[in-house]
Amino acid sequence: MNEPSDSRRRFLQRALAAGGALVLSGCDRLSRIEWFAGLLASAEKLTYASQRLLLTRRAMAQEFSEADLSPFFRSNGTSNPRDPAYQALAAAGFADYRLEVGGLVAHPRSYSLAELKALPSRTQITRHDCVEGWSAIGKWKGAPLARVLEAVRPLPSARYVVFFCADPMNARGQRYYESIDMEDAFHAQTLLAYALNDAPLPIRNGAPIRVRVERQLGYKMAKYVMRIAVVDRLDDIEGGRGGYWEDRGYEWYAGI
Ligand SMILES: Nc1nc2c(c(=O)[nH]1)N[C@H]1C(S)=C(S)[C@@H](COP(=O)(O)O)O[C@H]1N2
Ligand SMILES: [Mo]
Repeated sequence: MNEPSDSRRRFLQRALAAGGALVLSGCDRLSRIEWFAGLLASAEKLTYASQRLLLTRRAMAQEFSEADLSPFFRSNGTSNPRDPAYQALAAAGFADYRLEVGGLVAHPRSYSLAELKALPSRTQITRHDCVEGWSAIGKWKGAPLARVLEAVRPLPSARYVVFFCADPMNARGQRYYESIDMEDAFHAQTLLAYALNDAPLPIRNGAPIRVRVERQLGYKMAKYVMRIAVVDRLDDIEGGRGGYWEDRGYEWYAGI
């Protein structure tokens, strides 16, 4: 049988990441331990097909009901970007906002907020976990990033999607940025979100557009997204490790 060894390697990497998540997460602990132990015991014998089945079972982040919503979705990190251009956009209700989408794509283009809202939308109630030790459940609505990527057509060399944000983080004017791989980028729950809890996304939570990438930790979910670039490598962007916090020691793959 011809089993692609790349897929197996990726699968095992994910399995190890899932094992690590046991330490972090109290939720569903028993079933995860059983799942992981079973995985270790059988990993050598798994065929590619059954690997895909296991992946599919674990593919969606948990979704919740309205009754689970946190009364208030707190803000963390930047709560109002200190950037004159951003402040001008906000003062005009983001009427002049354009999301630039380019890099290794066949058809680079930009989107107004109205154009993003006109795309088919997805709504999901999910739990946000910040490494600083808090969680919140919120209801997000947005355009799946997959729809935008389909429109711009990533080239075969595309490997990552990078989000460039409006907020300067320090005196040198360095801005927040983040990146995800193509699997997360095309995931059904990965959104360019413009609404939180049935209201327009507040500035403190990333208006006008913030990323939701629900199988990842909070710092991957870039707020104030101004530009998206499809790239084949991360080491020549900003600090070279794929994100503002990654450049300061956080893991790039924050998946659970
Ligand atoms: N542009 C930008 N995105 C960001 C941050 C930030 O400071 N700037 N903070 C990150 C962190 S650490 C978390 S936990 C979440 C917080 O999102 P919230 O403000 O909606 O709670 O946004 C992430 N995305
Ligand atoms: Mo965070």
